[in-house]
Amino acid sequence: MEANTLNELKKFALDIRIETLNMISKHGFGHMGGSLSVADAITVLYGNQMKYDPENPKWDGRDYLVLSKGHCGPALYSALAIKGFFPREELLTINKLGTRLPSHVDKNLTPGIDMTAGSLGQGVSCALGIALGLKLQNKPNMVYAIIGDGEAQEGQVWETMLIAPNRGVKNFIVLLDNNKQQLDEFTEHISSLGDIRRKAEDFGWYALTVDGHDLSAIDEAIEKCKAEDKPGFINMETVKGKGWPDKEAILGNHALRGAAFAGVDEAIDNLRKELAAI
Ligand SMILES: Cc1ncc(C[n+]2csc(CCOP(=O)(O)OP(=O)(O)O)c2C)c(N)n1
Ligand SMILES: [Mg+2]
Repeated sequence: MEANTLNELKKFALDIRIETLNMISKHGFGHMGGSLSVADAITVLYGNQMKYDPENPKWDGRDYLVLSKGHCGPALYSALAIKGFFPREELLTINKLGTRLPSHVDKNLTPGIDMTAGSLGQGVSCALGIALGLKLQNKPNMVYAIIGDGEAQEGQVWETMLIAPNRGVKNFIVLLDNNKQQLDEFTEHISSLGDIRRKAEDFGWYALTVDGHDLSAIDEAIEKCKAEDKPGFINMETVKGKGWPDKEAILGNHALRGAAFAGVDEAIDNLRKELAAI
């Protein structure tokens, strides 16, 4: 990746984290940990990989993203607002009465959201349906789905894992935000995913593991998946709460409320300083 592109992506990632922390802390509640861990994947998708038109969100040449871990809407809304799908000020309406930005993504409300999600496991199988539909029409659009490691305990995820390679779907990439934590526990203590890359490979996927906070590595992994004749599976090793050092990788960082946001202004200031220094 060229140095210029990488710099732009780094700025975009910081901007997403700033907007995410700002909107949920001002609202007083929100899914912090998983929104911050997935910010870099969203950065690469909307900053370098996906085709889309903010002026025409339903453009039929677009690529699709289904945020199957739909509770992390704030990170995706930040990216969409930064890219011009709707005004940035609208981010501060999150979860308020009448908003177009509910905490969990909703395709009927938000420009740029292609699938409603939040009931874990369902989004990724809807994404497979979109990919199959496009394949039937011989269309080249890519379909991406992002799932969580806790979400991967859902049986519906494994139906998708089994069916996608069997149906010869190629335009489909699943990214696992493997931040090692689910709602209130470490995933390993609830139901270990084991060697998840190997499992995906055994199911017939082209499967890779990457550092999910290394923008070039995520981009390269997507390129490799696109070059293969199989669906792609990217196990992204991530840190829940990445970007707010006091909250990284600790239990209790899934969703914050009220006083738990103490220190957020300093965290946002530090991200702003980092952004200004690029
Ligand atoms: C079917 C279903 N069961 C339970 C929940 C409640 N829930 C919301 S987030 C979450 C934890 C998800 O963990 P993970 O997929 O690892 O997400 P992340 O760590 O990225 O936030 C749970 C259990 C839900 N949204 N859907
Ligand atoms: Mg998780």
